[in-house]
Amino acid sequence: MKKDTRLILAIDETDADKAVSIAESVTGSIDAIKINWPLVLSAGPEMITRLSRISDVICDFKVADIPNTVKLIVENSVSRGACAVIVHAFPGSDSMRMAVDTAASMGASIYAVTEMSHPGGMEFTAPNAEALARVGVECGAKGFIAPATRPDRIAAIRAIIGDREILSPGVGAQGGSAASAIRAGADYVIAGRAIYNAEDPRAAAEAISEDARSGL
Ligand code: OMP
Repeated sequence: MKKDTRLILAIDETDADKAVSIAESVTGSIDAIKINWPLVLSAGPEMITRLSRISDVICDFKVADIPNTVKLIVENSVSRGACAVIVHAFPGSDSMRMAVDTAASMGASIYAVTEMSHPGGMEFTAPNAEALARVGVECGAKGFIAPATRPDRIAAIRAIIGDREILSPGVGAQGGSAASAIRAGADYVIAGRAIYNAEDPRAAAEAISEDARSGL
């Protein structure tokens, strides 16, 4: 995954043609595209392959299951063109290790969720975020998801994970600032609605990327 713009587009737009046209319009202004259930369920898993012809694609399936099911989901995602898959760490180290080993055997990577960016993320993920990050480190995750809505928590996760990557969602629609997230230790910010709902998605992506890079 390149590291030029520091921005990952969360393409949760559910119309396939619109999603592709937005993805094409922001090429050069983003480093990767993150695809989640809304677009896969409305337009089919072949969207992973279609988008992977435009950009690196991260499958955000927040996988939380037994090791065998994790393996099947990661294999399917990567064989369709994903370069990385996002999984939950709470199912434990056997599931996490299976995710990492499966991805690695196919040349792909795993990102583990720590503390979630929405208010409810304070209830269960925040009190366990450090332990979740440690599971990811022990099992060899390439990086972690930590909230732009709480930059101090990005710094807390950074202190545990060393030089592994942090991708930080919550910029724009959820109120987080790209510059603050990067300043706190994120490598990339993730933004969705602030880009795909904008009148000019490319201009919106460029503005967020510029803000992110100002935090370096
Ligand atoms: P917007 O709020 O529209 O910018 O979208 C944020 C994207 O990041 C969505 O695809 C969310 O599912 C995802 N996300 C979060 O918002 N919060 C998290 O804690 C974790 C994720 C994620 O794993 O990407």
